[in-house]
Amino acid sequence: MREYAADWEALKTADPQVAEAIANELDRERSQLRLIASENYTSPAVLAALGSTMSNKYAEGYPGRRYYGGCEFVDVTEQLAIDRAKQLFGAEHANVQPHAGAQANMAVFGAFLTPNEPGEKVLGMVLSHGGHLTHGSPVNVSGMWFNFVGYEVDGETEQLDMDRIRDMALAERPKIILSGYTAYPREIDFAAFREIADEVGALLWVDASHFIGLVAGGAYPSPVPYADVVTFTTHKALRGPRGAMIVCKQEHAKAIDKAVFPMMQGGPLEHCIAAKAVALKEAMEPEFKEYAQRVVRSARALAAGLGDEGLRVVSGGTDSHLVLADCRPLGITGRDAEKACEEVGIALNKNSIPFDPNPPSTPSGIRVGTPGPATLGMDEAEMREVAGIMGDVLRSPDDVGVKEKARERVLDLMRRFPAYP
Ligand code: DSN
Repeated sequence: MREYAADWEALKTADPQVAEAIANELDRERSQLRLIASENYTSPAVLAALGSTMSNKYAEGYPGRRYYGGCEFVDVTEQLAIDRAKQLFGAEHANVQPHAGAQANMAVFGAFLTPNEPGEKVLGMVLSHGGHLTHGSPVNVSGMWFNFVGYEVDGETEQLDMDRIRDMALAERPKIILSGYTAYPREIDFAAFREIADEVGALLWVDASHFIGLVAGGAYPSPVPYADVVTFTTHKALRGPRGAMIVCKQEHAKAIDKAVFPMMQGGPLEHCIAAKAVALKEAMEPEFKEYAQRVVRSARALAAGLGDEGLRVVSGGTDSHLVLADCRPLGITGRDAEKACEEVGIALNKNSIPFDPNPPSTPSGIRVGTPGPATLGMDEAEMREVAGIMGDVLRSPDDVGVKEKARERVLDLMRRFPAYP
């Protein structure tokens, strides 16, 4: 049979324990509301590509230039992924092999930086204001081997202050300026970043992992025309398989390709790359544009709703898929808020807020996002309902009756908008 992909019955027979855990995970996904801003639901077509025999193939190298025989079909899918990424994002060059966002970011270091060279600075946002582990955290190789200088958001607006970033760039003379964050809800002015980069002779790198799906759907500004290099994961708002990609200007193509393979990775995960190709095709459909608009519109409704429930919405709102909310007005920490919401079937994550007086283990805030709910078809009305449920729970996290009622309301919502029906 040529039409072979994943075989559930074979898994159940061969390994009932693993099959049971996977079935339980599906049950969880069907019954728990996914408000984790970096998660989503991949389509059955993407899952089928992931479960295909392309997992078996070694293909070190790039399409048409491999170090193994038998690559004619993985060449087809990898070239499709490359061509679609270039078309969808208007990019000059695409590398679809990074196994994950961290590896894509490592490839940027490999392409442009020398380890332990203090003169080569990277100007990026500090982790506690919305940056990422791989943007210079001292516990990550980015901070161990490379010289990151951190900018913060403005203390009043909790938004980027481009004048301050320009001043820092003029003072520090970085080799790379990095934009793109994991907990920043507002629009980013990529043209302004480009101007600063040009003024100081820096490369502009954007880590677009969180919002690239919105860019694909036309619901958020694209960094691609402005940046030298854009890295992004494929499994967040873009709704593809776990993994990452890099798009860049043609002048950096060789350096990026060499940095991904052979510098940072060996054999590419060709089943994931096939799944990336499928996800990119899906992102070109008109339905994806509607989804991307729904993500942003419903995130705005969620932000307004949480504000009405008494939380303080960081920066006053959102222009993207995520909302950062300060729980202190309700007298609860982000950690306890995460736990209380989990108990009623809402998955979200605790998160530091800018200038957080509390430590990362018990931060003041939570981060919520709407890519998951929007994929299920939820919209503004449902997000207002969710904000109401969350308000009830966060005001009375120890009230069993309140939590029972909230759990019932979440289950009702999930029944109305089923995952993998
Ligand atoms: N861990 C991802 C997130 O949740 O934002 C970023 O890598």
